Amino acid sequence: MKIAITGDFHFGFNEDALEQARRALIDAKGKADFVIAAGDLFDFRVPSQEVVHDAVRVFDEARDYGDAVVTVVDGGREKPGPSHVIAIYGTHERRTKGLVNIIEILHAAGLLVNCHARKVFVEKDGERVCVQGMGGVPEELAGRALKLMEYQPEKGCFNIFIFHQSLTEIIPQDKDCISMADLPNGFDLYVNGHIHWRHDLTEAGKHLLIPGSTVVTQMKKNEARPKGYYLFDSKTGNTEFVTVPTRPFHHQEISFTDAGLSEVEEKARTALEAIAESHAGQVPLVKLKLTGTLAPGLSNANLDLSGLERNYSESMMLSIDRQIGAKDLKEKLEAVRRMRDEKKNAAEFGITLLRERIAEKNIPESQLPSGALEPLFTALSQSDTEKALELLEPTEST
Ligand SMILES: [Mn+2]
Repeated sequence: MKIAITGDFHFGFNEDALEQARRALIDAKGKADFVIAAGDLFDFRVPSQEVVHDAVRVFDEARDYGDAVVTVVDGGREKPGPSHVIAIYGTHERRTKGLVNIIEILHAAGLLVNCHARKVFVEKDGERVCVQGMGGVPEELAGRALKLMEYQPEKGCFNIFIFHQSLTEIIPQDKDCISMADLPNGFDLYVNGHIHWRHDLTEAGKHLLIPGSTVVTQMKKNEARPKGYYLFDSKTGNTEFVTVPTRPFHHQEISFTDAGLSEVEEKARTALEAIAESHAGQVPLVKLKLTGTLAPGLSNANLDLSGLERNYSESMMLSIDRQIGAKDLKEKLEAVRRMRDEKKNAAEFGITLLRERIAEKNIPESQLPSGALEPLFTALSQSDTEKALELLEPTEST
Protein backbone atom coordinates (compact mmCIF):
# COMPACT_ATOMS: atom_id res chain seq x y z
CA MET A 1 0.00 0.00 0.00
CA LYS A 2 0.99 3.60 -0.48
CA ILE A 3 1.03 5.63 2.72
CA ALA A 4 1.19 9.42 3.00
CA ILE A 5 3.20 10.34 6.11
CA THR A 6 2.69 13.78 7.55
CA GLY A 7 2.13 15.68 10.82
CA ASP A 8 2.77 18.87 12.79
CA PHE A 9 0.06 20.87 10.99
CA HIS A 10 -0.16 23.25 13.99
CA PHE A 11 -3.68 24.44 13.14
CA GLY A 12 -4.21 27.84 14.72
CA PHE A 13 -0.53 28.84 14.70
CA ASN A 14 -1.00 31.35 11.86
CA GLU A 15 -2.91 31.90 8.64
CA ASP A 16 -0.69 29.44 6.71
CA ALA A 17 -1.15 26.40 8.95
CA LEU A 18 -4.56 25.29 7.75
CA GLU A 19 -4.10 25.87 4.04
CA GLN A 20 -0.66 24.23 3.84
CA ALA A 21 -1.79 21.08 5.70
CA ARG A 22 -4.89 20.95 3.52
CA ARG A 23 -2.73 21.07 0.39
CA ALA A 24 -0.68 18.10 1.64
CA LEU A 25 -3.78 16.06 2.51
CA ILE A 26 -5.53 16.80 -0.79
CA ASP A 27 -2.33 16.25 -2.82
CA ALA A 28 -2.06 12.75 -1.32
CA LYS A 29 -5.47 11.78 -2.71
CA GLY A 30 -5.00 9.44 -5.66
CA LYS A 31 -1.39 8.85 -4.60
CA ALA A 32 -1.88 7.23 -1.16
CA ASP A 33 -4.23 4.55 0.20
CA PHE A 34 -4.23 6.14 3.64
CA VAL A 35 -2.57 8.88 5.70
CA ILE A 36 -0.54 8.89 8.92
CA ALA A 37 -0.56 12.17 10.87
CA ALA A 38 2.06 12.07 13.63
CA GLY A 39 0.66 14.58 16.15
CA ASP A 40 0.66 18.35 16.82
CA LEU A 41 -2.15 18.72 14.32
CA PHE A 42 -3.28 21.65 16.49
CA ASP A 43 -1.10 24.35 18.01
CA PHE A 44 -3.12 24.65 21.23
CA ARG A 45 -4.33 22.25 23.91
CA VAL A 46 -7.77 23.86 23.69
CA PRO A 47 -8.08 25.31 20.17
CA SER A 48 -10.68 27.99 19.51
CA GLN A 49 -14.01 26.99 17.98
CA GLU A 50 -13.04 28.81 14.77
CA VAL A 51 -9.89 26.67 14.45
CA VAL A 52 -11.84 23.50 15.27
CA HIS A 53 -14.45 24.44 12.67
CA ASP A 54 -11.80 24.89 9.95
CA ALA A 55 -10.08 21.66 10.99
CA VAL A 56 -13.35 19.69 10.91
CA ARG A 57 -13.87 20.82 7.32
CA VAL A 58 -10.35 19.81 6.30
CA PHE A 59 -10.58 16.36 7.95
CA ASP A 60 -14.02 15.83 6.44
CA GLU A 61 -12.58 16.61 3.00
CA ALA A 62 -9.63 14.28 3.69
CA ARG A 63 -11.62 11.30 5.02
CA ASP A 64 -11.70 9.14 1.90
CA TYR A 65 -8.58 7.93 0.04
CA GLY A 66 -10.13 5.02 -1.84
CA ASP A 67 -11.05 1.43 -1.16
CA ALA A 68 -8.57 0.33 1.52
CA VAL A 69 -10.57 -0.99 4.50
CA VAL A 70 -9.80 0.45 7.95
CA THR A 71 -10.61 -1.52 11.12
CA VAL A 72 -10.07 -0.16 14.63
CA VAL A 73 -9.59 -2.52 17.59
CA ASP A 74 -10.86 -0.70 20.65
CA GLY A 75 -11.14 -2.46 24.00
CA GLY A 76 -10.94 -5.86 22.31
CA ARG A 77 -13.78 -5.04 19.90
CA GLU A 78 -13.41 -4.48 16.16
CA LYS A 79 -15.11 -1.49 14.58
CA PRO A 80 -14.98 -0.09 11.05
CA GLY A 81 -12.70 2.97 10.86
CA PRO A 82 -14.58 6.05 9.61
CA SER A 83 -11.55 7.76 7.98
CA HIS A 84 -8.33 6.96 6.12
CA VAL A 85 -6.46 9.49 8.28
CA ILE A 86 -4.77 7.71 11.20
CA ALA A 87 -3.42 10.10 13.82
CA ILE A 88 -2.03 10.49 17.32
CA TYR A 89 -2.02 13.57 19.54
CA GLY A 90 1.27 15.39 20.01
CA THR A 91 2.74 17.42 22.85
CA HIS A 92 0.65 20.44 21.81
CA GLU A 93 -2.71 18.65 22.16
CA ARG A 94 -1.86 16.46 25.13
CA ARG A 95 -3.94 17.14 28.23
CA THR A 96 -3.69 15.75 31.74
CA LYS A 97 -5.31 12.46 32.63
CA GLY A 98 -9.09 12.58 32.76
CA LEU A 99 -9.38 15.50 30.29
CA VAL A 100 -10.28 14.88 26.67
CA ASN A 101 -7.98 16.09 23.88
CA ILE A 102 -9.04 17.43 20.47
CA ILE A 103 -7.72 14.38 18.56
CA GLU A 104 -9.98 12.12 20.66
CA ILE A 105 -12.93 14.45 19.99
CA LEU A 106 -12.31 14.20 16.23
CA HIS A 107 -12.03 10.40 16.60
CA ALA A 108 -15.38 10.29 18.40
CA ALA A 109 -16.85 12.43 15.61
CA GLY A 110 -15.56 9.95 13.00
CA LEU A 111 -13.35 12.54 11.31
CA LEU A 112 -10.07 10.69 11.87
CA VAL A 113 -8.81 7.60 13.69
CA ASN A 114 -6.89 8.20 16.92
CA CYS A 115 -4.56 5.20 17.15
CA HIS A 116 -3.09 6.07 20.55
CA ALA A 117 -3.35 2.80 22.50
CA ARG A 118 -5.56 1.29 19.77
CA LYS A 119 -4.60 -1.12 17.00
CA VAL A 120 -5.63 0.00 13.54
CA PHE A 121 -5.62 -2.38 10.56
CA VAL A 122 -5.71 -1.29 6.92
CA GLU A 123 -6.37 -3.93 4.25
CA LYS A 124 -6.25 -3.82 0.48
CA ASP A 125 -5.70 -6.47 -2.21
CA GLY A 126 -4.76 -9.09 0.39
CA GLU A 127 -2.14 -6.87 2.03
CA ARG A 128 -2.52 -5.99 5.72
CA VAL A 129 -0.93 -3.04 7.50
CA CYS A 130 -1.14 -2.64 11.28
CA VAL A 131 -0.65 0.82 12.77
CA GLN A 132 -0.01 1.35 16.48
CA GLY A 133 1.05 4.48 18.27
CA MET A 134 1.69 6.45 21.40
CA GLY A 135 0.58 10.08 21.79
CA GLY A 136 3.13 12.67 22.94
CA VAL A 137 4.27 12.55 26.59
CA PRO A 138 6.79 14.68 28.52
CA GLU A 139 10.27 13.62 27.32
CA GLU A 140 11.44 12.33 30.70
CA LEU A 141 8.47 9.92 30.85
CA ALA A 142 8.67 8.62 27.27
CA GLY A 143 11.03 5.68 27.94
CA ARG A 144 8.91 4.38 30.82
CA ALA A 145 5.63 4.91 28.97
CA LEU A 146 6.91 2.90 25.98
CA LYS A 147 7.86 0.00 28.27
CA LEU A 148 4.52 0.07 30.11
CA MET A 149 2.51 -0.01 26.88
CA GLU A 150 4.31 -3.22 25.75
CA TYR A 151 3.85 -2.61 22.02
CA GLN A 152 4.13 -5.76 19.89
CA PRO A 153 4.08 -6.09 16.11
CA GLU A 154 1.17 -8.10 14.64
CA LYS A 155 1.90 -11.33 12.75
CA GLY A 156 1.17 -11.34 9.02
CA CYS A 157 1.10 -7.54 8.79
CA PHE A 158 3.36 -4.72 7.73
CA ASN A 159 3.80 -3.06 11.15
CA ILE A 160 4.04 0.70 11.69
CA PHE A 161 4.69 2.46 15.00
CA ILE A 162 3.86 6.19 15.38
CA PHE A 163 5.11 8.44 18.18
CA HIS A 164 5.73 12.12 18.92
CA GLN A 165 8.95 12.68 20.89
CA SER A 166 12.41 14.16 20.69
CA LEU A 167 15.21 11.72 19.81
CA THR A 168 18.87 11.80 20.90
CA GLU A 169 19.95 10.73 17.41
CA ILE A 170 18.54 13.98 16.00
CA ILE A 171 18.65 16.41 18.94
CA PRO A 172 21.82 15.31 20.81
CA GLN A 173 21.64 18.29 23.21
CA ASP A 174 18.28 17.01 24.51
CA LYS A 175 19.40 14.96 27.51
CA ASP A 176 16.00 13.76 28.77
CA CYS A 177 14.69 12.18 25.60
CA ILE A 178 14.57 8.64 24.24
CA SER A 179 16.82 7.10 21.58
CA MET A 180 15.99 4.73 18.73
CA ALA A 181 17.00 1.82 20.99
CA ASP A 182 14.09 2.66 23.35
CA LEU A 183 11.49 2.18 20.59
CA PRO A 184 9.62 -1.14 20.61
CA ASN A 185 11.38 -3.76 18.46
CA GLY A 186 10.18 -5.59 15.40
CA PHE A 187 8.20 -2.90 13.55
CA ASP A 188 8.78 -2.49 9.80
CA LEU A 189 8.50 1.31 9.91
CA TYR A 190 8.65 3.97 12.63
CA VAL A 191 7.08 7.42 12.19
CA ASN A 192 7.83 10.37 14.45
CA GLY A 193 6.35 13.87 14.61
CA HIS A 194 7.61 16.69 16.87
CA ILE A 195 10.76 17.51 14.89
CA HIS A 196 9.87 20.13 12.30
CA TRP A 197 12.37 19.30 9.58
CA ARG A 198 12.28 16.02 7.68
CA HIS A 199 14.44 12.94 8.25
CA ASP A 200 14.70 9.50 6.66
CA LEU A 201 17.11 7.33 8.60
CA THR A 202 17.84 3.75 9.58
CA GLU A 203 19.46 3.13 12.94
CA ALA A 204 19.94 -0.24 14.67
CA GLY A 205 17.79 -1.90 12.00
CA LYS A 206 14.89 0.52 12.54
CA HIS A 207 13.65 2.58 9.58
CA LEU A 208 12.39 5.96 10.78
CA LEU A 209 10.57 8.66 8.85
CA ILE A 210 10.00 12.14 10.27
CA PRO A 211 7.91 14.16 7.83
CA GLY A 212 8.56 17.58 9.46
CA SER A 213 5.92 20.25 9.89
CA THR A 214 3.75 21.59 7.08
CA VAL A 215 4.19 25.14 8.44
CA VAL A 216 7.24 27.11 9.59
CA THR A 217 6.82 27.73 13.31
CA GLN A 218 10.26 28.67 14.60
CA MET A 219 12.05 30.44 11.73
CA LYS A 220 15.11 28.28 12.32
CA LYS A 221 17.56 27.55 9.53
CA ASN A 222 16.47 23.88 9.56
CA GLU A 223 12.96 24.90 8.59
CA ALA A 224 14.04 26.57 5.36
CA ARG A 225 13.99 23.27 3.43
CA PRO A 226 10.89 22.55 1.32
CA LYS A 227 7.85 21.26 3.24
CA GLY A 228 5.60 18.37 2.27
CA TYR A 229 4.97 14.71 3.11
CA TYR A 230 6.57 11.29 2.61
CA LEU A 231 4.95 8.84 0.24
CA PHE A 232 5.97 5.38 1.43
CA ASP A 233 5.32 2.09 -0.36
CA SER A 234 4.92 -0.78 2.13
CA LYS A 235 5.51 -3.40 -0.57
CA THR A 236 8.74 -2.06 -2.06
CA GLY A 237 9.96 0.07 0.85
CA ASN A 238 10.32 2.94 -1.62
CA THR A 239 10.27 6.37 0.06
CA GLU A 240 9.66 9.60 -1.80
CA PHE A 241 9.32 13.13 -0.42
CA VAL A 242 6.48 15.03 -2.07
CA THR A 243 6.92 18.80 -1.88
CA VAL A 244 3.82 20.89 -1.24
CA PRO A 245 3.74 24.60 -2.09
CA THR A 246 4.16 26.62 1.12
CA ARG A 247 5.01 30.22 1.94
CA PRO A 248 8.71 30.62 1.08
CA PHE A 249 11.04 30.99 4.04
CA HIS A 250 14.47 32.63 3.82
CA HIS A 251 17.01 32.38 6.57
CA GLN A 252 19.99 34.63 5.96
CA GLU A 253 22.90 35.46 8.20
CA ILE A 254 25.23 38.42 7.70
CA SER A 255 28.36 38.62 9.79
CA PHE A 256 30.22 41.87 10.54
CA THR A 257 33.58 42.81 12.07
CA ASP A 258 33.86 46.20 13.81
CA ALA A 259 31.16 47.54 11.50
CA GLY A 260 29.77 51.08 11.41
CA LEU A 261 26.02 51.67 11.67
CA SER A 262 25.54 52.63 8.01
CA GLU A 263 27.50 49.58 6.84
CA VAL A 264 25.15 47.27 8.76
CA GLU A 265 22.07 49.01 7.46
CA GLU A 266 23.30 49.02 3.85
CA LYS A 267 24.23 45.36 3.80
CA ALA A 268 20.95 44.39 5.45
CA ARG A 269 19.04 46.47 2.89
CA THR A 270 20.89 44.88 -0.06
CA ALA A 271 20.13 41.40 1.27
CA LEU A 272 16.44 42.18 1.83
CA GLU A 273 16.15 43.79 -1.60
CA ALA A 274 17.50 40.64 -3.28
CA ILE A 275 15.08 38.43 -1.32
CA ALA A 276 12.11 40.68 -2.14
CA GLU A 277 13.04 40.64 -5.85
CA SER A 278 13.33 36.86 -5.97
CA HIS A 279 9.80 36.56 -4.53
CA ALA A 280 7.98 39.28 -6.42
CA GLY A 281 4.23 38.85 -5.94
CA GLN A 282 4.71 36.67 -2.86
CA VAL A 283 5.09 37.56 0.79
CA PRO A 284 7.94 35.33 2.05
CA LEU A 285 8.90 34.70 5.66
CA VAL A 286 12.33 36.19 6.20
CA LYS A 287 14.69 35.81 9.11
CA LEU A 288 17.72 38.07 8.88
CA LYS A 289 20.36 37.26 11.45
CA LEU A 290 23.02 39.92 12.09
CA THR A 291 26.09 38.62 13.88
CA GLY A 292 29.61 39.78 14.70
CA THR A 293 30.83 43.01 16.21
CA LEU A 294 30.20 46.74 15.85
CA ALA A 295 32.95 49.36 15.78
CA PRO A 296 34.32 50.27 19.24
CA GLY A 297 31.99 52.59 21.13
CA LEU A 298 28.88 51.38 19.33
CA SER A 299 26.31 49.05 20.84
CA ASN A 300 23.25 47.23 19.59
CA ALA A 301 21.14 50.02 21.05
CA ASN A 302 22.66 52.52 18.57
CA LEU A 303 21.47 50.46 15.63
CA ASP A 304 18.10 51.69 14.43
CA LEU A 305 16.61 49.32 11.85
CA SER A 306 12.99 50.47 12.20
CA GLY A 307 13.10 52.28 8.84
CA LEU A 308 14.25 49.10 7.16
CA GLU A 309 11.52 47.09 8.83
CA ARG A 310 8.92 49.63 7.72
CA ASN A 311 10.19 49.57 4.10
CA TYR A 312 9.71 45.83 3.81
CA SER A 313 6.60 45.42 5.96
CA GLU A 314 4.39 44.85 2.92
CA SER A 315 6.67 42.67 0.80
CA MET A 316 7.72 40.16 3.48
CA MET A 317 7.10 38.86 6.99
CA LEU A 318 10.41 40.03 8.38
CA SER A 319 12.14 39.16 11.61
CA ILE A 320 15.57 40.65 12.32
CA ASP A 321 17.65 38.77 14.86
CA ARG A 322 20.19 41.30 16.20
CA GLN A 323 23.00 39.29 17.68
CA ILE A 324 25.52 41.84 16.53
CA GLY A 325 27.57 43.58 19.16
CA ALA A 326 26.11 41.28 21.78
CA LYS A 327 28.40 40.07 24.49
CA ASP A 328 29.93 36.79 23.53
CA LEU A 329 28.76 33.57 25.09
CA LYS A 330 31.72 33.44 27.43
CA GLU A 331 30.82 36.80 28.94
CA LYS A 332 27.16 35.80 29.31
CA LEU A 333 28.12 32.58 31.09
CA GLU A 334 30.42 34.61 33.30
CA ALA A 335 27.52 36.93 34.20
CA VAL A 336 25.29 33.98 35.11
CA ARG A 337 28.08 32.48 37.21
CA ARG A 338 28.60 35.82 38.97
CA MET A 339 24.88 36.01 39.75
CA ARG A 340 24.99 32.50 41.16
CA ASP A 341 28.03 33.32 43.27
CA GLU A 342 26.30 36.39 44.61
CA LYS A 343 23.36 34.09 45.40
CA LYS A 344 20.87 36.31 43.65
CA ASN A 345 17.44 34.82 43.23
CA ALA A 346 15.58 34.76 39.92
CA ALA A 347 13.66 37.98 40.69
CA GLU A 348 16.81 39.92 41.53
CA PHE A 349 18.47 38.56 38.42
CA GLY A 350 15.44 39.70 36.40
CA ILE A 351 15.58 43.19 37.87
CA THR A 352 19.29 43.43 37.08
CA LEU A 353 18.60 42.40 33.47
CA LEU A 354 15.74 44.94 33.23
CA ARG A 355 18.07 47.66 34.54
CA GLU A 356 20.69 46.72 31.92
CA ARG A 357 18.12 46.73 29.09
CA ILE A 358 16.82 50.16 30.18
CA ALA A 359 20.39 51.47 30.19
CA GLU A 360 20.96 50.06 26.68
CA LYS A 361 17.85 51.87 25.40
CA ASN A 362 19.22 55.19 26.70
CA ILE A 363 16.06 56.00 28.62
CA PRO A 364 16.84 59.06 30.76
CA GLU A 365 16.75 58.53 34.51
CA SER A 366 14.11 61.27 34.82
CA GLN A 367 11.62 59.18 32.81
CA LEU A 368 11.92 56.22 35.16
CA PRO A 369 9.86 55.91 38.32
CA SER A 370 12.32 56.50 41.11
CA GLY A 371 12.91 53.37 43.16
CA ALA A 372 10.10 51.67 41.29
CA LEU A 373 12.06 49.16 39.22
CA GLU A 374 10.94 46.33 41.45
CA PRO A 375 7.20 47.00 41.12
CA LEU A 376 7.78 47.52 37.38
CA PHE A 377 9.56 44.17 37.10
CA THR A 378 6.83 42.46 39.12
CA ALA A 379 4.12 43.97 36.90
CA LEU A 380 5.97 42.90 33.72
CA SER A 381 6.68 39.40 35.01
CA GLN A 382 2.98 38.98 35.79
CA SER A 383 2.04 40.31 32.31
CA ASP A 384 0.23 43.19 34.00
CA THR A 385 1.01 45.71 31.26
CA GLU A 386 -1.51 48.27 32.47
CA LYS A 387 0.17 48.46 35.83
CA ALA A 388 3.59 48.63 34.13
CA LEU A 389 2.48 51.53 31.91
CA GLU A 390 1.01 53.30 34.90
CA LEU A 391 4.36 53.01 36.66
CA LEU A 392 6.19 54.37 33.63
CA GLU A 393 3.80 57.30 33.20
CA PRO A 394 2.97 58.39 36.71
CA THR A 395 2.04 61.92 35.63
CA GLU A 396 -0.77 60.72 33.38
CA SER A 397 -2.53 58.71 36.05
CA THR A 398 -5.36 60.49 37.76
MN1 LIG B 1 5.23 20.35 16.59
